[in-house]
Amino acid sequence: MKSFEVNFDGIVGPTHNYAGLSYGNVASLNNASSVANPREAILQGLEKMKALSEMGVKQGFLPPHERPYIPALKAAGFSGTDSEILAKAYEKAPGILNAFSSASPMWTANAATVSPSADSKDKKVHFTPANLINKLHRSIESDCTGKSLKAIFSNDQYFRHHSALPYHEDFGDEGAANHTRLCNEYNEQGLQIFVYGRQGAGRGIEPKKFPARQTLMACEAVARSHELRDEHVVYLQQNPNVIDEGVFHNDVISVGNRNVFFYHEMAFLNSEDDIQKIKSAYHGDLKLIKVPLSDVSVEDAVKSYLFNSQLVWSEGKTILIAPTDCEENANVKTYIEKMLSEKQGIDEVKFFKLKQSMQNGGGPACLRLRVALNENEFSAINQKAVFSAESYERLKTWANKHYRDRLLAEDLKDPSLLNECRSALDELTQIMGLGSIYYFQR
Ligand code: SUG
Repeated sequence: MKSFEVNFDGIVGPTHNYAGLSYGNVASLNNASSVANPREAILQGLEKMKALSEMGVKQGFLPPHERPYIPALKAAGFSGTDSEILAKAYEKAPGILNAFSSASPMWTANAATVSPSADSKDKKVHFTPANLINKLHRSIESDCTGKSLKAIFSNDQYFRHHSALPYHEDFGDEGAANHTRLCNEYNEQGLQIFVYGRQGAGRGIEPKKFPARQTLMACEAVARSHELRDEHVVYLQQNPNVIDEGVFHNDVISVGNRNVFFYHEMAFLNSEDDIQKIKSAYHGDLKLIKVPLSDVSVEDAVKSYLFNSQLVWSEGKTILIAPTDCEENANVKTYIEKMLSEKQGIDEVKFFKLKQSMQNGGGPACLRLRVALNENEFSAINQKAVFSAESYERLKTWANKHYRDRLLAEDLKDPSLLNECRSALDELTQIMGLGSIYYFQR
């Protein structure tokens, strides 16, 4: 039976803005208070989806979450009508209003960890929404993520949905951003690589400056509930020094797909041993592409987001879907040209302009959740969440109708923005056939 990887991109939400919410994410901090353009942000995302889908890569999409999120503002003690709640939050605690209004669910690499049926003992596709407990603005995502995943992957003959891990820092889980799967074919047993920044429970080495968001305890819990086979899983610790240089997720320093693993020399704590673990556990023709520090510094990797590229398999070729920032960085551009000429395993590089998301630290790979499916599983998903030329046109018209082209954090208090967001999402749930997944629809 045929199998493929489907990339589910996050639709950028209408409150996309720059609020400097992510300590440890250099771009988010550097661009705090800049003027955002939500309409441009969603259109940039749609163009990437269209291009990938035209390349024959299967593409789906996940809806934005409801923001500003009134239930969370109520839980934080604000009361009254929705307009009063927004006004009071802005006056007394603008940071809380910013956090509960962020469009951060657009980075669906953090939505969940997904294991394909080829790897799970019960032969089902498993989903665990990420608890994202390290950041206030992201800690409210898992509930809505779980609802959308259940609405899209609703057939329990093929799909199993787990709850997010316990809400404690020992179980800090950031989803697929710290998870890569290598395989010969998508429907064959693969090797799942889980990468953590700290062990949890106060054990082991940790970064000194910035937080390590993902724990080993979380990785092990996900592997257990997904019924993975121990011999086909490896756990690697991220180099704490690179976290301190702004590598807040492992997908900022390595990316893999099928039999290709593209990684920076400094990515892992025990570099040589870690790569040896992958080599020993992987059965097949593995292509390891190690990027030397002498060619690309960690600073250039963080600035250009070279590793936050998507590695996709299209018509027999491995293609790197990179942000245009890589072309603009002289060292990275030179490295890419050399790497392509040496034919190490990546056949082509295509550049995409994603500046609106990039300014918040979200590159091409952050914007997508990968789900490897066979033909039967693919037919069982809600087809309205599958991207097509028709859905592109529909989503573009929808975005142009509802999205603003300028947004500052101070606009989040505007009750008309709340109404605009609700009308937009209400219409989107109909376009996507999701039912009532939002609080305001109850
Ligand atoms: O969690 N940025 C996101 C970016 C997520 C990138 N995801 C991956 N690497 N997979 C984050 O740090 C910034 C929001 C703000 O500052 O307004 C933010 O949440």
